[in-house]
Amino acid sequence: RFYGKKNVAILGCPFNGGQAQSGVETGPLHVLEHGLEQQLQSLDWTITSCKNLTFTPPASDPDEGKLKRPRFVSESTRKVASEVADIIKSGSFPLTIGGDHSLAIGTVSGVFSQFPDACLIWIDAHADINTPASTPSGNIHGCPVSFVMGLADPCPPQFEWVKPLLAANKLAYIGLRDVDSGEREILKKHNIAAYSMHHVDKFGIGKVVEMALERVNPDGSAPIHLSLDIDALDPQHAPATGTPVRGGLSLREACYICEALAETGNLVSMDIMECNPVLGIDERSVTSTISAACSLVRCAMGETLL
Ligand code: Z70
Ligand code: MN
Ligand code: MN
Ligand code: MN
Repeated sequence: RFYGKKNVAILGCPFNGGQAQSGVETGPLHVLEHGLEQQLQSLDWTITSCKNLTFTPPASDPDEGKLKRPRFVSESTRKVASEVADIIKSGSFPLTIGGDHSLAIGTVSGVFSQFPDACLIWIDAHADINTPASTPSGNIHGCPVSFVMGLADPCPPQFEWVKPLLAANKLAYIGLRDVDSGEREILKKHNIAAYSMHHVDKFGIGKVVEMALERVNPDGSAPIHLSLDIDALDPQHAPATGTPVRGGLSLREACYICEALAETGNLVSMDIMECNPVLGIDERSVTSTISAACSLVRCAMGETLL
């Protein structure tokens, strides 16, 4: 799809409003300082732009029901949606670096506004599909999928701009291992393709990716958006993140997913989210997390394709 062209626009999103821990807003800078631009250029990508958005919290931002910082998240993700749509219109591949995973309200909205027949592969320890009613924490980074599917009923007024562009049969998860009971009900009710670590162990990562793609993209022609939460990885490989959960993907398993998506030739956009360098216990744990994030991006952008 973008092959032969290989134009990428990097969108740094230093945003932390979707959850309570600070530090995740420094993720984009660390990833770029690790040399991601040069690495992508070595893979023959042209970087058409590399910009860092700025996000300013509104002076007043009262909770909306249980939801925390609804205005800040809404205004920020609206900006991201518009940037991502513009990048696609200009013929580039949007690579969005977070920041917390509420940013995906913006990336998914932007991608699906331009590719209505796209599908979404969500790699995460968490399902991030809580609704304003089901969220146990009020942290909107646990809710982005429900927003882009239109499951929030009623839709919080701040998020009325978000269109329900994602159908349940266009979404597949890989890596789940910390799913809230309300989320489990939503996954069942909508028959969403959800592959947990149990499935990865049972079938192997190769088969899981094949099954996931078969569910969301049976004829193999749909554009694909990849939204990757670094906490999908086992904390051994990516300790510097807000909500590490033991028993996750090995670095190779996660790389394999990215490679397999690159191999389809239909990947049109990618998010890499939730790196929080401030939460690393030492320099090495920060470096391993950031380096894993860069590896995953390179794999999705064709590094290991021969
Ligand atoms: C929980 C919630 C979550 C990431 C935590 C946790 C969600 N399901 N996502 N860390 N990356 O609060 O909704
Ligand atoms: Mn997560
Ligand atoms: Mn997430
Ligand atoms: Mn988190």
